[in-house]
Amino acid sequence: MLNKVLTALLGLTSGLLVATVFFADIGKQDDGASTLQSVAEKVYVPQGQKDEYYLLSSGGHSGQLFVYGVPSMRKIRTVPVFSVDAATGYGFDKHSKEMLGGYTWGDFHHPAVSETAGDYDGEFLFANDVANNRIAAVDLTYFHTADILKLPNMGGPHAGVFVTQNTEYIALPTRFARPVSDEYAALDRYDEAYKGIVSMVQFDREERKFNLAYQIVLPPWSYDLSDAGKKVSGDWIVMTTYNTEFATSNQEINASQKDRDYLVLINWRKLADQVATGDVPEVDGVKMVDPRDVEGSIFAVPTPKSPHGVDVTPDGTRFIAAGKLAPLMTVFSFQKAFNAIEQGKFAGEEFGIPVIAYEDVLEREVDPPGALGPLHTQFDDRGNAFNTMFISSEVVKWNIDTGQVLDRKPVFYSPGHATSSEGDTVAPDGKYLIAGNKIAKDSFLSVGPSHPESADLFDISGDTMQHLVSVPVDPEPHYSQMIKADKIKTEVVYAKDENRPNSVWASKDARVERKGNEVHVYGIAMRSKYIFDAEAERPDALTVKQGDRVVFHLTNIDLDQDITHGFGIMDYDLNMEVQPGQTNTLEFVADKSGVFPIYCTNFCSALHQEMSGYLLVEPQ
Ligand code: RUQ
Ligand code: CUA
Repeated sequence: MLNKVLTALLGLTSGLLVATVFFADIGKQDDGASTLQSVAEKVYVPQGQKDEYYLLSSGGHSGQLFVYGVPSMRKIRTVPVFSVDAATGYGFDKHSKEMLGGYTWGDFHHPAVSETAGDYDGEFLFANDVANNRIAAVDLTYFHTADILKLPNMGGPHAGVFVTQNTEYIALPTRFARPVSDEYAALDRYDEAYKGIVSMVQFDREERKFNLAYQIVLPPWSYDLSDAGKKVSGDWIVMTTYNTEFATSNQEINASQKDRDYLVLINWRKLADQVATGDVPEVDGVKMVDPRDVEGSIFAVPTPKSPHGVDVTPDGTRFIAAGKLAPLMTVFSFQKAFNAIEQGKFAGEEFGIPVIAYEDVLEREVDPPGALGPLHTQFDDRGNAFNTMFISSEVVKWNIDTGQVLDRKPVFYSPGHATSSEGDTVAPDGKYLIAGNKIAKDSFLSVGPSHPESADLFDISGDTMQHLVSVPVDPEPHYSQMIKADKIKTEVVYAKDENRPNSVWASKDARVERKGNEVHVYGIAMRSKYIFDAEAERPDALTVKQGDRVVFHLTNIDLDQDITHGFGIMDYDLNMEVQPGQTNTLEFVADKSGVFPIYCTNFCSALHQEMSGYLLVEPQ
């Protein structure tokens, strides 16, 4: 039966050049009801039990972070990061509105959990916004976005974010080259006026703040993906490039001319040392270092045609490029690169960057027959690599030391990234792998011409991969992080802090202060009422004059797990959330006169419907 269904599915899938290979494989898996039962048991997490891993998944052009549990693949939470979110009032309240910087959407591709000694420490998650050149930090204690930094001079930090092994730096290389300082330069001046930039960002965990430490100036290539070295390669970052052709239009053809593009190796420690000497120019207050001025800090390695991902092996000895337009994975050796650098053995120069010969860094090419469109590489704990194949819709497992292909399994369909459990660390644990698919086609109940994205979960603990389940997911699953659940320590409530600015903890202290045309409310939200002004005849009604600037500071004094209150103001297009123990601020100009009901938007008690008030705006 399973075979019949899969044959039908495969039959519907055009472009599956190696369907017969898959077919044979799946046949092997199908040994009847007992297999189905054991698969079902592996993903079933009974009520009262919790998942073993968090999957922290990028939300792509939704700009959000999605949290799933593995192995159940149940979606647990949306955490708003780069885009306005009506449900939580993110982008409406003062703090998040200021953090978003006026943008309403973002394009979040690559999350990275903060690391200590090359291991996920579970404190923060960093995210890139390819659309509006930002980096965000999500505090994993509260699952709230803590800071967002706008990066100047970038053309989409697609190739980030990857953290160095103690989170010293977060590297974000640019996708599009642009002139720096927001200058105008016609595309005819691409070669000299456009720059490829890498932002090197630091994050202060105490202050919960980013700092743009320095930027690296590079040729106007497109930087696609990057990874930070580990252990022996810990001082290095490695990045893929495409468009070394300098195409300024019709990239589809013009950026795919050459048989080789480059991998770029950068020694971030040398550059950081140079920046520390103070001997680097500043542009608009940003330190800009040209690695060609810093001996031994940059090298290029030719690599097959428009590579996409590059991933450093958990032991830090090798970096693996996924070909994209060349149907192979290329394994390079850091030690070989270091040897060539030490011996000064170069094949030439490109833009003043020493180029190391391909053969001098190459360890092997891995070219599974019929496997097309390799995009990204993941790892287990037994020396194996896993590659997503976008065009042939499969995951390929192979041994890093021998290059031997060990297993191939279909996915549904067209995977981009894969994510293995604890995959970016020095010690992946080899239990699960998730393929993040771009296309679901006919996998689920139809919802029209466009279908959801999807993810396939595999058990990778055995010799061959076992497909467990396909699930629809929110857009768009680029990269994700799969981290052991016990590494994340969340808070149940915001601690009561009497000294917190604008907080009010006792009903009698709720008050309204007027200064000119500013009205500040220091109020309380609790089950099941608002108190704006304890002294007023109607403590939950606020009267202001048209044109007043109104600032609601609300403290949720219900210090109980999950008792969150909302605060929606009708016809003012405003909503915010106040989590237990939190103080949140909503600021706006009351420019419309009239009577505007206020109500709690988060179902909080049996009297939730009664949790309401009025905003009365007297006409001018
Ligand atoms: S990329 S699908 Cu935006 Cu991460 Cu490879
Ligand atoms: Cu408070 Cu509903």
